[in-house]
Amino acid sequence: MKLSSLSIFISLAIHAALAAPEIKRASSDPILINPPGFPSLPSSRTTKFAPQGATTLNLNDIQGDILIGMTKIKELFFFFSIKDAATFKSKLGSDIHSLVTNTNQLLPGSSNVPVTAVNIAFSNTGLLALNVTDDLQDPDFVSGQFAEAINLGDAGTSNWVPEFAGTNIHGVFLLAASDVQDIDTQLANIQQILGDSITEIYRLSGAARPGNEQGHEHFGYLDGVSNPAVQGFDNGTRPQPTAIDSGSFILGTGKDKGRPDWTTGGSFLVFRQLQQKVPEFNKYVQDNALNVPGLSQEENTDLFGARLIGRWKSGAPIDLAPLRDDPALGADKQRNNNFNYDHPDVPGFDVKSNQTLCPFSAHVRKTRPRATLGAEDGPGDAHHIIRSGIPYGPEVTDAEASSNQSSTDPSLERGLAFVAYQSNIASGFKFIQQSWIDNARFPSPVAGTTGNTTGVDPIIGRVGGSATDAPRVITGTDPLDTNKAFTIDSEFVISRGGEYFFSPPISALSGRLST
Ligand code: N7H
Repeated sequence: MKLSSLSIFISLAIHAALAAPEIKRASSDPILINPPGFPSLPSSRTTKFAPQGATTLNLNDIQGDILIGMTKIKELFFFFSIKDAATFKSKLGSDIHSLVTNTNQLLPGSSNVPVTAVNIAFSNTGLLALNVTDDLQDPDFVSGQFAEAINLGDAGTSNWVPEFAGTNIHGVFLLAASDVQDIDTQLANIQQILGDSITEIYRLSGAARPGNEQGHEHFGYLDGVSNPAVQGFDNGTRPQPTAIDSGSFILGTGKDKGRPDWTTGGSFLVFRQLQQKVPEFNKYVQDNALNVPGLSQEENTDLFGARLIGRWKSGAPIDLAPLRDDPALGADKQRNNNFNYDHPDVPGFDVKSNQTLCPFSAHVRKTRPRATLGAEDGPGDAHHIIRSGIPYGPEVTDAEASSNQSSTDPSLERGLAFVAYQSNIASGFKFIQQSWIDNARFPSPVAGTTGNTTGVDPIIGRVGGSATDAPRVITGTDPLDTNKAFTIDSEFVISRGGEYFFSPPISALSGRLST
């Protein structure tokens, strides 16, 4: 059994390594990172003339953070409460409106890149504070994230940053620049404009990781490679997968209909502060190194980690590079997202049951199963988000990394300031978290047979939510025996809470929201 699995695995590995690499590096932008492998942003000029037949998005009205992905160098999230609605409204329309950065400004070729990009978004209680009671048609936005903690798999709100536990946060400024000083200057300017009409509730500073880790999250994996291409924005820039209807992300565009007119161009922003236990993750990966013949101990360790994520640290997908990391593939934006887990040209390959190349439990296959459920971008693959977050917190210290400690220093916190944009929270972030990540039976391991359960997402899944701290059991991770179960008895990612926001079109800042 093991021998035949090995030969299937190796023949699939050889098959997957056939296409020739082509590395291109685009020029960098002043306030955005552009690591090799990240999807290219369309140029400011060409996007004004969207390809024929595509939905034309008004990129001058859509706030800049929504479509550009995980590309900021430094970013501050400044959460506030509105104390004096009349003054706030008046300043929003007169001064803040003109500070807010649109999408075109951030795209390559822009002649109007700000020193510090400014975006603003409001919670439901924030809109109510402004006396905006229109139905935005998103019940989760109305409930707020606090009410959802257990539904999202969090252990209640005991681990939450206290400021998120409640509904006091009315809005958030997202400030991005290449330098923290520029962010501080712009924040001081905004605070001076708004005076006592707002009060600070909480702030979180994020930064792209240093040196060669730029673009990688704290566990070390390139993150942001697979954000979907969006019709009317960057369709046609990458070979696969096909661009997604802009209505999945931007209200009032594409297939998204029936919202209040003033919300056209807006998007729902899910914010989560997700702490990462990096030494603990590294130890677990080391302790569970695989035993694939022909690989060194280090390669078997890296392979285990890559099979938890579904990509190597370079960003190369294991579906295309199943044995060893392939940095050239990771850096090649024409190829690193051009896969869907199916291999119709491999005789006998069944995408619904074969997990020798990529486990069903791998984070990227759990969060976007692509062709695993059948036709890609059909009903089973309709739950798309644009991830726009950034790492926060310090690098792992030498003491933490030392072999006898392998645990996070309790005085330090690092993680991902997770940001996801979508036009409907229930079918975007919440669906992915509840129905896929935290669902041990998703995807079904071997269609129509009694294979072992896939398990919850090994990185961010939780069993049962509430107070349960049950160990997580996953399968599929050993390519030689995909039924073998691995038990994960600690959490690598801890939710510190967050909030749901609406990122309005810029025109609404001087229109509906300030009148
Ligand atoms: Fe994930 N990680 O390092 O483990 N994520 N994620 N994520 N994630 C992805 O594909 C990570 C989180 C998605 O289209 C990569 O760009 C970490 C939440 C989706 O193939 C890596 C945390 C949710 C994808 C990580 C975290 C998602 C994705 C590969 C928390 C949604 C795209 C790079 C600390 C509820 C899948 C890439 C696709 C990819 C990591 C959280 C969703 C490396 C550390 C909460 C949809």
